[in-house]
Amino acid sequence: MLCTSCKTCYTHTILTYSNIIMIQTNTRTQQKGFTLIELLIVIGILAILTAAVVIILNPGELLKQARDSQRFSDLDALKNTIALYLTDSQPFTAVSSTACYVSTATTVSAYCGGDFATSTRATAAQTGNRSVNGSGWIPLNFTAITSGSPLQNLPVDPVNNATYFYAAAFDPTNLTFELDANLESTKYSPKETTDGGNNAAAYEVGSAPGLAL
Ligand SMILES: [Ca+2]
Ligand SMILES: [Ca+2]
Repeated sequence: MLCTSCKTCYTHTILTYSNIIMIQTNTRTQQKGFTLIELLIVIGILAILTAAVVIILNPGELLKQARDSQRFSDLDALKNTIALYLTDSQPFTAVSSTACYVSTATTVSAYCGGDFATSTRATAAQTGNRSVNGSGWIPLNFTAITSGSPLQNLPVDPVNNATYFYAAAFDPTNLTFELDANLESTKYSPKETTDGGNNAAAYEVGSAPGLAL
């Protein structure tokens, strides 16, 4: 049994302790929120980080690099297929030394994107056609290769418009050829000047001497 004064004292102690807990709880509740300045600082930091990521990663340049990588891969595949076609002693009479064969049906500049001595475009029926049976934009029948055509379809430029397209020229007398593409990324475009060809504005591969068809 507690005396009356003790009861009062005990009750007062409990109330005082409860008040302390309430004050601490209120203080913690208040500390959970952000002040306007803190929010502005966080938003500012996020904006700086976002800008830094965009500048460092440069998504536009990365997409250009991906398309240029595809161009390297496509032209290598075409080069190897034409080389195999010639090694297999298949006829080279379907190609003309005075035609410039292009992967796009869109009208392109007269010189075909390369630096060919001849500038007459192949027929409209061939341009943009991906068939490998001789009716495509490269008029060689790859299905006649003894081991079969390495390509299911002729590759075309990832953009394939009047600026970005593949071009091919042939020398049916000497059985040589040249393939061209227009690169667009900052990283890979310098290759257009170090590919051994005669056009600093095109990426050139092939077997023609000096890639000067
Ligand atoms: Ca070049
Ligand atoms: Ca050339």
